[in-house]
Amino acid sequence: MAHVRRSHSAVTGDMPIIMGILNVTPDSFSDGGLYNTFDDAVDHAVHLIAAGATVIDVGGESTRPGAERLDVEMEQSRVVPVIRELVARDVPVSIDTMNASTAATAIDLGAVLVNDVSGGLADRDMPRLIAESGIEYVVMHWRGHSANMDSAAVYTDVVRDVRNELKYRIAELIIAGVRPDRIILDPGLGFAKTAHHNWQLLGRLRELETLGHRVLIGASRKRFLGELLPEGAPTRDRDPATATISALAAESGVWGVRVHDVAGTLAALETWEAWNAGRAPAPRALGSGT
Ligand code: PMM
Repeated sequence: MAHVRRSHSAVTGDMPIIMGILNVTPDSFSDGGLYNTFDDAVDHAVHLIAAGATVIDVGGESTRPGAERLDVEMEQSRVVPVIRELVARDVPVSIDTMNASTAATAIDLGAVLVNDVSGGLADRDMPRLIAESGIEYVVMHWRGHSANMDSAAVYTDVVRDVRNELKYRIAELIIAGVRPDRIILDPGLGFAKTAHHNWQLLGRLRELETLGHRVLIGASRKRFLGELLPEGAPTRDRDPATATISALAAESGVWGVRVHDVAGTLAALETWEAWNAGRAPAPRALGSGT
C-alpha cells in the first residue's frame, strides 16, 4: 500500500503535503455545485495536481454546519466514477467519508488514504476496515453530525480537550488493529468549534503533535476566516488567509494541509521554506507533487 509522503522539497526535503479538495456535492459551503459533473470534477482534480497537490481528497457528502446526512448509495454514485477515473490517470486519491462501505469501495478502486471527519465514530465498521486494509487514515476530532455540531462547541480548554479526545480515538483504533504509523490526526477546525477555538488550536498545534502522530489541518475558506473580511465577501477571498495559515502551520511542524487553492498554498509553503533556508527553492516542475 502506497504511503502518502511529504512533497519532495529542493531546499529542505520536508514540506507539508498539500491535499487538494474536490467536493462532488451540490451543497458544500465554499465550492458546492462547482464540480458536480464528472468532467468538471476530473478536470478540477487534474488542475489541482498540476498546481502542486500531492493527493486529491474526494468527498460526496457535505459536512457544512447544519447539513443533513446523505444516503450511502447517493454518496457512492457521486464519488465512485470520479475516483475510478482519477486512479486510472495515476492521481493519488483520498476518500473523504464517514461510511465504511464507501471507504471500502474507494480502497478497492485504489484510493491511498481514508479521510474520516468522524474519526471512526460515525460508522463502527470503520476501524476494522482500516486495520484490515492497512490504509492511511485521517482521524479528525468530531463531536457529532453537522446538523447539531455547533451546540457541542463547549470546552474547558479546547486544545487539551481535543488532544484528550483524539487520544481516546487512537487507543480505540489501535485496539481494533490499526497500525499507529497509519494514523494522521486532525483537530477538525470548525467542527463543533467557534472561531476562538479554531485560533487556539492553530496557535497551539505543537501540543497535538506531542501525541506522536502526523497532523493535518483543514482551515481552507472556513467561516472563521470570513470574519477577517468585509461582510458578504465571497469565500474565495479567504484564500490568502488560508495560505498564510498553511505557512504558519508548516512552521509548527504539520504533516499536511487540506486546501481548495493549491497554487496559493504552494506559493506560501515555498515562501516559508525559502525563508527558513535563506535561499530560493529550485524551480519546481509542476505536476510532480508526489
Ligand atoms: N473539513 C471539511 C471536510 N473534510 N476533512 C479533514 N480531515 N479536515 C477538515 O477540516 C475537513 C475535512 C469541510 O470543508 P469543505 O466543505 O471545504 O470540504
